[in-house]
Amino acid sequence: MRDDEPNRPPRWAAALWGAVSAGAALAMGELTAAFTIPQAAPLIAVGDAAIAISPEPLKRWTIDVFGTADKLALLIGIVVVLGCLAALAGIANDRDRRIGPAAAIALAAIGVAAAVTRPSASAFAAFPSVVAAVIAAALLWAWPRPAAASDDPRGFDRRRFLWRSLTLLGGAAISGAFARSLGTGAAVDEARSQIRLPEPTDPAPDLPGVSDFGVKDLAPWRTPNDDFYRIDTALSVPRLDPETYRLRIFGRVDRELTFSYRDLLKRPLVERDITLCCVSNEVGGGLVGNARWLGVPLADLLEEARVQDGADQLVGRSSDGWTAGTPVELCVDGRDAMLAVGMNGEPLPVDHGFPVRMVVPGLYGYVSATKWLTELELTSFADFDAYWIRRNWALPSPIKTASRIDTPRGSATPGVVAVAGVAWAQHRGIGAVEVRVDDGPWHEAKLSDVSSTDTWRQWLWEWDATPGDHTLTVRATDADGDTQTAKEAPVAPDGATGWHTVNVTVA
Ligand SMILES: Nc1nc2c(c(=O)[nH]1)N[C@H]1C(S)=C(S)[C@@H](COP(=O)(O)O)O[C@H]1N2
Ligand SMILES: [Mo]
Repeated sequence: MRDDEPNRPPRWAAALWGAVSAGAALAMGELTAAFTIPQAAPLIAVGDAAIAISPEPLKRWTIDVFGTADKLALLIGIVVVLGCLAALAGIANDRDRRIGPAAAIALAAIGVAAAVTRPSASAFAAFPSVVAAVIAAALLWAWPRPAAASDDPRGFDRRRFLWRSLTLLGGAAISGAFARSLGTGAAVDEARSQIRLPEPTDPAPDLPGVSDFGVKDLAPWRTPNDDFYRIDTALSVPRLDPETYRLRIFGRVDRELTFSYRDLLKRPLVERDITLCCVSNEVGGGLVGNARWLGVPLADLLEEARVQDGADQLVGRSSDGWTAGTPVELCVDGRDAMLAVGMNGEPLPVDHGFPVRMVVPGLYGYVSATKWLTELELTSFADFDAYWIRRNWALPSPIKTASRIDTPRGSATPGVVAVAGVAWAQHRGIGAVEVRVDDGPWHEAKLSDVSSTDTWRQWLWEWDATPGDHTLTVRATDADGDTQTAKEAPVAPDGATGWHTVNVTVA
């Protein structure tokens, strides 16, 4: 066996060299991208493509298992798979030195394919992956020289080889991390921090009464930006420069319109409290939040563009090609559909769509709330299916009435216990919330005051808790008088149903 030959690099060294070559190549690809086209970074491009083509059940599984760390898990997964393939290529390359470079080209081809097929890509997007291919091919071609102690390629000095490999891997890790940090676009964060939003021409109505009970562990009526849930398909958050930002309104309109960020800020701005929620929110879940949005009324823009007859769908498209399709009718029926530029008194946070996103009261995010919005296209539902519709989620339908118990969860002490939570039925409004202990009678909860039907309401009920194990159940009734159904339905395709219950041990 060749491994038994004296001074011949062992198989593990060939495998390690394969992985080292791939790591160094990937790092150089990332670095090249950081200085040229950040979206074309091989890792991000492959990850984005993986998200775009992975079937819905796999996506759900990843989210179930990894939660909001799903994106990090994906990137780590890609690196591990690449490392294993590269190690195998390293072993094969030890037999035939043409195999290594060929494998490098094949793996880089995946990066090229992913990068050039991204919605916002140009052919130039292939460049970072090509750089990576050249570096990996050169390193593998050099084998087994890097393993040699001297210039005699047949000598193998284990210590020296390991030292060389680890130095290269360490260098790759540092440059890769540096490249990723450049990719986070400090310039856009800086530009965002300089923005001063104008005052609204139409401020949010003053709140009558008590909007927030201030109960411990109860979600505050207004969700702080840092606590606001985040859902999107973006592996690396798009960072749009407000200076060069353009929004185009086109398709089935009589007049195509284009706006800069400044143009939008100069228009009349409304400010409204609106609760946003995700269709993927499980009963009792946290993919819902309420914010004070500042934005340009959508109805005005659509009127200026003069929407043609039959154009019943407004498609919002983000800079990274994601789409949501909203019924035009719901953007012009008097509700506060807007292009938001502000969230809770500051420019939209980058994670929540800076510089401009859509918000439509009464619709789930996947059919209305496009972040990093760059295009509004007028079309019809017959002619176009948006991102999640193509993946079998339902066409736009009203948000289902929901209620959640925030406190207590788990345990309580005997005596008076504040049972409290939030309930929402955006654009219909919450009419009543009831709570039940075990199989007892329903008790009507006190509701916080709100100035519109578009936000959630807090509810509060004082329970005289007796020792033992109890189950609390909540249900809400919307302002139309329809009570939440007890029937359990999964989140797909149009939102979960069922009553939220919590088990509480009183001791
Ligand atoms: N560009 C873009 N916008 C998007 C999405 C997305 O994946 N990409 N996801 C939507 C979904 S499903 C929801 S629920 C909301 C969430 O908005 P938030 O992250 O600000 O809470 O954004 C919507 N807007
Ligand atoms: Mo969502």
